[in-house]
Amino acid sequence: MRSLSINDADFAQKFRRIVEDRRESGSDVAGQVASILRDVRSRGDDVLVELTQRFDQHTLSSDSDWSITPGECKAAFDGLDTGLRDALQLAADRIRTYHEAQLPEDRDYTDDAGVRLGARWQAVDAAGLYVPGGRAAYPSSLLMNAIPAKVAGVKRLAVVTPTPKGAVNPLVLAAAHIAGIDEIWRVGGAHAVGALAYGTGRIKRVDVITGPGNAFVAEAKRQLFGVVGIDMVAGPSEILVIADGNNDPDWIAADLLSQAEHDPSAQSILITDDEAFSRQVEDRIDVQSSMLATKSVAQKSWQDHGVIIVVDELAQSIALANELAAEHVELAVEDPSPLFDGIRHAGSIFIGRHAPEAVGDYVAGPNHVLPTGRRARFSSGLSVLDFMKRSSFIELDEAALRAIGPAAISLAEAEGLPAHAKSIESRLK
Ligand code: HSO
Ligand code: ZN
Repeated sequence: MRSLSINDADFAQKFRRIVEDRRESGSDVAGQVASILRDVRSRGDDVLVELTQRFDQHTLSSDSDWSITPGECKAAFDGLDTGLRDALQLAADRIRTYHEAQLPEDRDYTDDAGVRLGARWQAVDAAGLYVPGGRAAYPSSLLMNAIPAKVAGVKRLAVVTPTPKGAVNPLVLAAAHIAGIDEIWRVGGAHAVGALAYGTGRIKRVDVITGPGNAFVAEAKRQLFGVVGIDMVAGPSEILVIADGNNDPDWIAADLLSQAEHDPSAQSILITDDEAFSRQVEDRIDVQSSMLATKSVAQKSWQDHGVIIVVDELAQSIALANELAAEHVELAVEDPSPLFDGIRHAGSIFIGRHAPEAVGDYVAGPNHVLPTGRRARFSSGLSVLDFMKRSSFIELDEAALRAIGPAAISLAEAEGLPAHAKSIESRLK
């Protein structure tokens, strides 16, 4: 953990180092992923069989080795205790309602020249959703990816998920049941992403791929960008908590650990105007983290990437927050509105002492798939728009063409494109 004060002589330098802290995997996976993708493209299912055997020790032969049926998902859902079932259902309902409000409006109007213009939004035909196995197999992430696709109107939603040694995650299956997913393939890794992008004998290609994954999955998505739509290249989680000294240090310590426990490369940062408070939080982090089941991950993240910055006034945190452009920003202060007004770059903002980031991970409604690694400067959390695209349209009658066509003819001639000019001219004869 690094501790700094805005009054340190070398603060600017130290802060820059934090902002530039590269916590994402290097380029060594790029070559391996490129060759896996080439292989999937040329040999399809055979490669999936080989690599699933090698990485997951799972044999793909019969249909039930390859995929999970809606019946199995329903059984997993029915097998949950009612508390958990209700919790998943509440999360799904709130996520759906929030995302329904994101559906964009079409435009259709006729301008002064008599030209009808507009734009029409439509869902992609098919989306692929990557669901990790192992440590990061979160049912909440399945809901966060699948529900916006469904709300957008995507007809086909295909999930790929690794099942190491054949083991499935019942919570993920239950979430798939709630989200209404009927196509789940038991493959993971870069090859699964390749299968979704190119299609194989069994798995039909999709148009957009979303969902979190390890470094190989992220790299595969990066390399396939343009072949298919991808949501974003996601890095390790981040949280920035801006807190005054009137918080319970235990609450703030837990908030910082809530992201640290995701990944040893996650980053938790506290900015406060109260140095004594910052030391209390630090102590509480030591105590709490030692009791977590996720202790080793959380402690490593906090040790390697944790930061505490003490400022003179909370207003100074605005510029720092905008520089960090963190995935999550909590404003645990008496009057959050001036900070909220000032923050321009953040994936999601949590306002007030009773809005811990974890509530946004599960049940608040907005998407928890958010830009990391300072990408909040130019990108946004997952939304229904990631599963939609817009066609513009143009309609003219003869009078409208007469009004604006001659200018187009002039421009076509100036660009040396006579067929362009003729296609307009011939209609104006
Ligand atoms: N905080 C993570 C999402 C998540 N948290 C899933 C719990 N489950 C995204 O940064
Ligand atoms: Zn989380």
